[in-house]
Amino acid sequence: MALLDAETEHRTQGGPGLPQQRRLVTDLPGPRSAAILARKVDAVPAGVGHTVPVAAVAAGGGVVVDADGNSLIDLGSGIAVATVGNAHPKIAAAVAAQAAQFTHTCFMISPYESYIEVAEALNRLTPGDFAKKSALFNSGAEAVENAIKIARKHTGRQAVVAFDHGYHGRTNLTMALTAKSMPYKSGFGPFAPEVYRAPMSYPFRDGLTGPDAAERAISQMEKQIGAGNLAAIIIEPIQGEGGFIVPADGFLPALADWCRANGVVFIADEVQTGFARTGHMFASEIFGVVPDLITTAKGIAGGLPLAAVTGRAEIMDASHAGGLGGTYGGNPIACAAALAAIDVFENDGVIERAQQIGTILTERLTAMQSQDPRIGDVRGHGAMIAAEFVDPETNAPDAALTAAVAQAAIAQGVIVLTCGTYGNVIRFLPPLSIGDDLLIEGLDVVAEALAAA
Ligand code: PLZ
Repeated sequence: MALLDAETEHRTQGGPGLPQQRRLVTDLPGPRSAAILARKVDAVPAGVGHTVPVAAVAAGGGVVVDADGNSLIDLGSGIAVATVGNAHPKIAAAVAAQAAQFTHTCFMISPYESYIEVAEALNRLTPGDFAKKSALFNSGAEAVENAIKIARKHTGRQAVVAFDHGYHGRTNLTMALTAKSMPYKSGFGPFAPEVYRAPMSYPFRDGLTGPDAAERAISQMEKQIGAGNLAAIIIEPIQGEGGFIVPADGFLPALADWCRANGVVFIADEVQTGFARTGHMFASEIFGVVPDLITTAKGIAGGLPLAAVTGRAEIMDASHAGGLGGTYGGNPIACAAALAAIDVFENDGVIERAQQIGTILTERLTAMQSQDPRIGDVRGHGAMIAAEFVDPETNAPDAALTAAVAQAAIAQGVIVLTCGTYGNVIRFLPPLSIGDDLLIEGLDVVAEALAAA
C-alpha cells in the first residue's frame, strides 16, 4: 500500500477500528515522521522533548499508528491518560455532540449542567462517605495548585509537605513540590516558599515497615516544621514519575491518622493512579485511606484536558466566592468527555480489565526477574506495573540498562516509558482496551530487548 493511502486511511479511521497489530513498514522514524519531526526542531523549543520518534496520526485499542503507516503497541497510554482506550467511540460521540451544541461559555460566567454532573460523579466515586464538593481545572498541576490553595485557606496555615520521589507538576508551586531536579526543576527557580520534603516509604530501598517509615516522616515534620504550621501533606498513593513506588502497608494510614489528629489536610494526588488504572477506581482504596482532598486528571476524560479537586465539603468551601476558577476549567467539551469516560469506568468492566492486565504484567515480569537478577523489583497494582533495573551485585540503579531496553523496545514498535528518581524503572501503563495478545507481544519484545542488552 502506498504510504499516502496508508496515512489517509489511518487519519479517517482511528479508535478501536484500527487493525490491532504491531507492524513496522519502515525503520523509526520513517520518512514522513522524520520530515515532521525535523519541522518540530525548527518550530518547537528543545525543552519540549519526546520519547517515541514518530508523528502519530491515529490511535485506538492497543496501538498508535504513525504518519508512515507503522503500527506500534501502546504500553504508555500517553502517560496514563487513554485508560479507556484512545478515540473511544462513546467519548468521540459525546465530544462531537457537545462541540456542535456549544464549545465554551465559561462556567464562571454562564454555568452549565455537565460541569455539575461531573462534580456529582466525582463526589460519589471518590473514597469517603461524607459530604463532598468538586472544582474543575485543566491539568493535573493546576488541580494540585488549587488543592494547596484550598488547604491553606481552610487551615490558615502556610507550610506544605511533599515526599521524596514525588511528582506533582511543572508550574512554579508544583515544581517546588516535585522532588527531582533534572529535568523538572533545574535552572527554573526560585521555587515557591513554605514547601518541605519528607522521606517516602520505598520498601525495595529502605527496608522499613509502613509504620516505621511513617514514624520517620512524622518525626521529621514535627521537628522541622511543627504540626501547627502545616496546612497539608500531599502524596501520591503510588508514586508515578518517581518510579511506581508502592509504600509499605500501614504507611499511608499512619500519615492520614496523624494529619487528622493535627488538623493537617491530607491530599492524595491521584492524577496518575486515579480512574481504574490500579484495578480500583482510586488507589487510596488499596491502602484503606480516605483523603481529605483528592486531585485527579489524566484518565478522567479519555484524553481531553480536565482535572479536579474533590474533597470534604467544609474544606472545599473555605474559599470566598470568586477565589477559585479559571477561564477554561471544566470546559463543556471536556466535561462531556468525562461523563462518557465515567460511564465506561462504571459500566464496561474496566476495573476488572485493569486487574487482569495487572496479573498478566506481574506474572510475566516476575518470571523474567527470576531468570535475570538485573530486574531488582517488580511492583505496582492493576495496569500500573513497573520493573526496577539494578546492578545485581550492589542493587545500585542501572539507568543505562533501562534506557537501552526502552529504546530497543521502541525501535521494535513497542511504546514503553521509563521513570524513577534514578531513571532505572520501566513502567507499563497500557490502555485497558488492549488485547491480551498485543500486551503479551509487547512484553515479549521487552524481554528480547533485555536479553540482548
Ligand atoms: N501529579 C501524580 O503524575 C503528571 C507528567 C510528565 P499535568 N505526570 C506526567 C511530564 O514530564 O510532564 C502528574 C502526575 C501527578 C500531577 C501531575 C501533573 O499533571 O496534567 O501534567 O499537569
